[in-house]
This record gives sequence, C-alpha cells and structure tokens, in this order.
Amino acid sequence: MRDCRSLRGELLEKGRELRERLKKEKVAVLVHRHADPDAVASAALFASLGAKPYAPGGLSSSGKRLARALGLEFSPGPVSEDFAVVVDTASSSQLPGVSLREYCRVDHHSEGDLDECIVDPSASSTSEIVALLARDWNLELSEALAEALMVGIYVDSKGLRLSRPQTFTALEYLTRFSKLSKAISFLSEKEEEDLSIRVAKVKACERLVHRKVKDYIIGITEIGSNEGAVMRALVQCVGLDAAFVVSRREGELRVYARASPRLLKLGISLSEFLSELARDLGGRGGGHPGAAGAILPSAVSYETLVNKIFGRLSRRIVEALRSPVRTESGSEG
Ligand SMILES: [Mn+2]
Repeated sequence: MRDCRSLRGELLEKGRELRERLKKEKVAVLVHRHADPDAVASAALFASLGAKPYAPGGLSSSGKRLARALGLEFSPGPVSEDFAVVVDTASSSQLPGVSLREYCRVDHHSEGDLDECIVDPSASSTSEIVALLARDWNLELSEALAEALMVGIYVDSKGLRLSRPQTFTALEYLTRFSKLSKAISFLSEKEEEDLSIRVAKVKACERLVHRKVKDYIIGITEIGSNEGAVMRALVQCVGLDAAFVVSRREGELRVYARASPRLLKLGISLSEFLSELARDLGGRGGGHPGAAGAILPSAVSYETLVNKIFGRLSRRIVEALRSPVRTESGSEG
C-alpha cells in the first residue's frame, strides 16, 4: 500500500534497490564541496550502513562540527569504490577532482548535470529524504545519527519554515531515537572562534577611531587580516553604523566597509560612497550598498583616508537626515 506520508512509491522502490546494493557491495558516499549539515547528516546514514564517506571539496565549519559529533571522518579521496551514493549534490562541479562511474544521487535539488536517482525537489532537505528511506527500511538509528538528521532537516528547512507534511513524518520517525530539542541546542551552541580572529578583533578595537554624527556612529580601523569577521563584530557587536577596515597589502591600500541596517534605511550606499572616494584618490571601488570595498594607491596616507571618510560620510548622513530618501524595504543589500 502506498504511504502518502512518505516519499513517492517509485522513490521508495529505488531506495530498496539501493539498500540491497549497500548490503552486498563496497559503496562510497560523497558530499558536495564545503558540505553543510544536511549533506553531512545524509552521508552519515549511508556510512552507518557501511558506505565510505568522502568530502572531495571539504566540509563547512558547521559541517565539520556535525561530523565531529558523529565521530565521522570524511576522506578527501580519491574514491576507490565503483559505486557511489551522491548526497545533497546536483552538479559535478561540486565534486572537485572526482570522476564518477556508477552512482545514485539522493537529493532535494532540482537543477544540475548529475542524473537523478532518488530526487525529490519538494522535500525540505536531503536529510528528510534519507530519514524517510531509513523509516521505510525499518532502521534503528543511533541517537547521534537521529539528531544529525534532525539538524539537517532543521537547517535546510529554515527552522521548519519550508516544511511539508512529510517533513513531520521524517521527524516523527527520528524522534523515536532522540529529541528534536537536542538537535536544536546543537545548533545554538556557539562555535569556538579561532584565536587569530579574536586577536584581530581586539586589535581592531584598540585602533578604532570614531565619529558621531547625530545618532549615527562611523568607525575606522586598520587590520591586516580577518577583515570580514572584524567588520561583522564592529557592526553587530560594537554597534557602528558604518565600519571601515583598512589594510595595507602588496603595495596598495585596501578599504572594506560595512553598513548597519539603520544606515541603509537612510538610503546611503557604501558602494557608491567608496567608489566615489576611490575615484577621487586614484583607486577603484564597488560592491553592495551594505558591504563594499575599494583599492587605493599606497601613496594615500591613512590619516588622509580617515579624514576624507569622516568628512564625506558625515556630510552624506546629515544630508540624508535633512531630506529623507528612505529606501522602501530598508533591506540590508
Ligand atoms: Mn541540502
């Protein structure tokens, strides 16, 4: 009888064939480049059935953390098995250096050059598909594996916002082995940050100069690495409305900038601002309204740059406050 709370019958049928092959053959399981929790959790299920896990393009930081929690080690390759399960991956460009022979793609992506095998684009996640297969196979899951699949579902469904009825069938099955709350708390645990990033943030704060314009704060600092993390911290944690990070590299001055959502609401674009400034100083710049960058000739002194940024951006803010051209959505660009 067809179970309308699970995958389509033909997919379950292919799943059963796959299960048989997993019992008899040496099988590889492959995840996409920079693999996320959905890919890692999906691979873990096949690994628990004896498949050898490969991550030819490495794991993302949350993917790594989940693999660690599972005690799962991914090999970079080369893949020696003749048959591979490819999870959460639609395109061969996501599998650097791999030439696939025979494979079965288990996935929720629709577009891609890899042949479909067990693909359901209406599924929230590959973890959902994999959990529904495991349910059909009557597998007993370990706590860690059930939690990992819940993490995969939770992340890819954007906290269940993109769920469908079958998502809950999958979760009902998984919660026989562990609790959803454990999966969610795994996600809220903050990853320990690299010492180098923390040092870069501290140095950036030490060197920070700022100017207040009405109730907006512009800040500029100089740092040689981790510019992205530094700017995020300056806007999100310190509370700057415009953060500029300057770094001197290979005979040029690089300027990176980030805006707070409230600065964007004023209609100020840092990409416009920086490209104008760069043009006047003999460089070039661009980017997005909320995240921009510029490259300037090294002859430009840091002091000149700081003065110009403070002077011009202050004026722009005052003008914007006087004649509000607020963007409709106030998007973050
Ligand atoms: Mn996915």
